[in-house]
Amino acid sequence: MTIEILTVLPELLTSPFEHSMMKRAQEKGLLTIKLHTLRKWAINKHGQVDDYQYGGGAGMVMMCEPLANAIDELQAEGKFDEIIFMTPDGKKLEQKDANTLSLKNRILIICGHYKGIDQRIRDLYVTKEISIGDYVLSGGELAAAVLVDAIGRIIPGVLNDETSALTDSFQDNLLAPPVFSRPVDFRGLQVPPILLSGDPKKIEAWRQEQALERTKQRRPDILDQE
Ligand code: 6GU
Repeated sequence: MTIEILTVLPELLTSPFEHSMMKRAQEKGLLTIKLHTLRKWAINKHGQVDDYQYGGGAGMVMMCEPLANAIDELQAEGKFDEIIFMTPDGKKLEQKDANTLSLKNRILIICGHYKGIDQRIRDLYVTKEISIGDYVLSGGELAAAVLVDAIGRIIPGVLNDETSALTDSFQDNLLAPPVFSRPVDFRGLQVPPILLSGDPKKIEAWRQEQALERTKQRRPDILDQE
């Protein structure tokens, strides 16, 4: 899978994909990340990609031409399966969205800045608009990093048994159960004895019950989602 990102701040997006799972996904050849600087398609030699908004009001808007020319050029050899615009007024990202996107072949993510992008680019090109939560970030880059990580880690073949996504919170509408490692006694707090029992059936049942209990306590809203 190839994920391309169009941004005015590519520097903000280098480190997040150079470590851990994203590094492994790329090394395994399962994920390719391409950063494109929108300035390459600026309208003049000053690197301009934004302008004042019609109707007045504070804040600049990312202009049509740089975005359209960039997307057209990137699509010249082949269409993107999705063109995603990161925006706080988009659909709130959920695990199932990441699951679906992880099966695509090639996607483009557009990072907004300033007051956003000209509506006509959204109308003409964008196929999905995604937010990562009900708060405002200064730009779409960090949100894009979150989206790429959520997608990248579940691309078939990236995870192994040890890092399986099947036991993640949200994969089955349940939060993950508590986990413990050595030592058995830490400052008087004990590892639940059942985890030391060596009985896989009992352990699995305990984990299910804990996951359910934790979800009831913390996120009853996700329990009865489809
Ligand atoms: Cl995708 N962009 C920005 N700028 N802020 C956000 C967001 C995205 N998602 C939540 N807040």
